[in-house]
Amino acid sequence: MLRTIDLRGTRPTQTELLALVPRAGTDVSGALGTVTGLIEEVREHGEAALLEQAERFDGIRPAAVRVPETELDAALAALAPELRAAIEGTVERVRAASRAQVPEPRETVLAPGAVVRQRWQPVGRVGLYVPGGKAVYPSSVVMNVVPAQVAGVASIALASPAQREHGGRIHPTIAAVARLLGVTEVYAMGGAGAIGAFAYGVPGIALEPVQLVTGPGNVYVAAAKRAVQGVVGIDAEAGPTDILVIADDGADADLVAADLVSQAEHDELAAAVLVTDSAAFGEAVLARVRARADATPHRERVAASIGGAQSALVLVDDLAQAAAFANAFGPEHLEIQTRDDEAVLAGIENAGAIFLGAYSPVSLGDYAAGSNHVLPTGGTARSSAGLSAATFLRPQQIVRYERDALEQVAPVVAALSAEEDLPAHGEAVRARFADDAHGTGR
Ligand code: HSO
Ligand code: ZN
Repeated sequence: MLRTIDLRGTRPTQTELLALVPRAGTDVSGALGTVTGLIEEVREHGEAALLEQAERFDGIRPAAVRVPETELDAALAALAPELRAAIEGTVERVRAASRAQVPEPRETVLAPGAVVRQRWQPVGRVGLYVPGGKAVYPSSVVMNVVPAQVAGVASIALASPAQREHGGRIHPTIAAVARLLGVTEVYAMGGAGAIGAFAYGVPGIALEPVQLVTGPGNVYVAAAKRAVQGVVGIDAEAGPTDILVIADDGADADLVAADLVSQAEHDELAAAVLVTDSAAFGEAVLARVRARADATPHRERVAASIGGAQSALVLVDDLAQAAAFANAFGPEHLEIQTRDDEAVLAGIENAGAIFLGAYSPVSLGDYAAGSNHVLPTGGTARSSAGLSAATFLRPQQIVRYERDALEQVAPVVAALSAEEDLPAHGEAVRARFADDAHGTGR
């Protein structure tokens, strides 16, 4: 059950607060040695290495790494109509909300004839990793593919491990959702080898290298993403999920408990944290968490999560202290269930996504709100953001100065190039005004 961290009557410094924040320690760097070897195998032996790794880690050898389009078509045809309708509903909402994430191009005129433009250029080709194992999430396919498409990414490849229970094919719902979204370049490959294949390409099966790898995965996938960074871009190293709820005694204890249990269900290492200024309300939530945790189908996983060091009931003096704690924690998901949620929101700096009021549970955001559910974990919300169309876009600056405008700033270039002992820099500007051969009309 949630342990209690009692901050009442204390005034912790930022450093003390950070030390108090509950966290599950996951050691990505410890897996780096292993994954480097696996990536090397793929670089040397291509498809043969991927097939061998599937046999070793997934217990089955797929017929081929490239999934034939007929298999994707068949998976979509076999998708239950109600599930298909639900997925289409998610796609529609995520697509609409993602459109708002594409910034408009901008133009700054610094002086007559001195223009700096900014355009948002999509990444050309991305590789999306979709885990197998205990976490098969077709919803995550939507959350990765849709913002990439909205951003204008021209080429999207998808990888997911071969599943033993499906005869070495990828999970059929993942195949179906890929096809539904128009993604037809799909590979049955998993783990670090798959990330290596995306980063370096596999010439034998015409898998071209990508420029950006996105998607969640276990600690080996996270380590592999770290290992290939520099060769390709990555979205984030996803860790176990977390939820932090700020609630006062005006909230419904049972609903708060339901939301804590809902994310604890993901993983033994998932963090469920309640921050409240009412000890009585905290007790009421604990009682409801207990009841719900006992009754839920994944009760063992939930018990491990809420009993882990990463989960806690945090008692605070007031909601300002609650916000300070949340900012130090940097939750992936923050729920605010207080009488005046907008006032609490005003004090929040760090969170992956924020859910306001009694009718905006995190599981709404997981599936149907229209917001993205790929969010920064492990406190990384203090410095980064969740997946969005912007993840797949790069701001590019475009410069055009006319002759007079350049002449105006020539002394600036001259002074700085002299100071930095880079005379050829200054010369490149001065040469343009040295004789009339470079003058107007040329
Ligand atoms: N809550 C998870 C996403 C998810 N939930 C997928 C259900 N399926 C991390 O944001
Ligand atoms: Zn979830």
